[in-house]
Amino acid sequence: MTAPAAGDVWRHAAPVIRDVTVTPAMCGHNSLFVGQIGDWTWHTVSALCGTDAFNARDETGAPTYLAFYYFHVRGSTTMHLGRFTFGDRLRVLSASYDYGSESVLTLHRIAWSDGPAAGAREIDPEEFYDRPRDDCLYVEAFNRWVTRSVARSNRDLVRSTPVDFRHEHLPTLPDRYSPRAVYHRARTARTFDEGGGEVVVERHATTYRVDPTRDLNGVGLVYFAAYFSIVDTAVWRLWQALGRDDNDYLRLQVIDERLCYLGNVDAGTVLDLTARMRRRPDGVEVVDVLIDEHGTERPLAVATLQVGAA
Ligand code: YXS
Repeated sequence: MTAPAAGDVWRHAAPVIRDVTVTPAMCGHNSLFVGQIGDWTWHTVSALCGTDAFNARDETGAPTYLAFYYFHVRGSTTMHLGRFTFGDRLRVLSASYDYGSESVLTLHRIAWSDGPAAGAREIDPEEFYDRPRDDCLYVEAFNRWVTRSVARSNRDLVRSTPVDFRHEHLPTLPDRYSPRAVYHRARTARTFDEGGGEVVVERHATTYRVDPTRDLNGVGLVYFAAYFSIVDTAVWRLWQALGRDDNDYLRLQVIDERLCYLGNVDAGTVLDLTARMRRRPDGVEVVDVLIDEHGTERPLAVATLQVGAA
């Protein structure tokens, strides 16, 4: 059987279904797989919402970007972001949901192509949110259409919408599944975690300078997947501060990761990374990483990871 090309879409209506062979460009201990999910999100919105997310323009003709605002990856110790390698075959179901003219939620259900979960032809919200399978990876991508308010600056992005973006026909989810309450709470509490567990590290502060050779996307914004890499840098530094070595880090299994994007910055900007760790009674370690602009303390991102006991 010849491997299908990565991302072979064979159903273009909702849910969009694609069969994927994992390639070197989308696996490893990095944010490449997250970036691939970002592309699947843009393809799904383009397929279902009447607009070309890769060439979207607002009513003034300015480019408008389907920016990630909230990203949640939910897995298990057997199915998590670090689990994939060359040649793995995945069945991906993707569907978008109506959240108005300026934003859209897309759900992805990622299963092994030869596994028992691959037969599904629909995304079941109850399975997705209440009864997740341990052989599937579930991703919520909440995107906002944005445009620059100042040319060539990544600060002060503003909400926007493409002239041909259609959303009214999209299905809606019950309010209990809405991401809004989740990210509102995270913005305010500066964590997605609902507390509990013993404090292992109350505060581990480092800085990071946005690197123009690796952190920017094709329009000069700090790429959404680069925020995952920056969070990983904060976690890796925390691991080292705890006396854990690189192999300890490479063995960690992130079974749940949430990230809320509050702002973007220009290359060369120095970021304050603040990590905090608690350990729950079940052994899961919960790590918060806050990304703020150094000097202004402008909040840029809030992330919370649940690290399964390896
Ligand atoms: O409208 P909803 O209900 O969603 O709620 C609003 C506010 O009410 C709420 N909010 C708060 N909630 C709790 N506590 C607060 N203190 C608080 N303040 C506000 O949050 C929702 C958004 O409010 P706000 O103020 O952020 O809106 P805004 O219009 O000022 O700004 C929206 C954005 C999206 C322009 C801004 O949040 C932003 O720039 N976020 C960063 C987007 C970003 O850089 N994403 C990643 C990289 S860019 C990207 O994804 C590329 C396209 S790519 O894919 O290539 O990487």
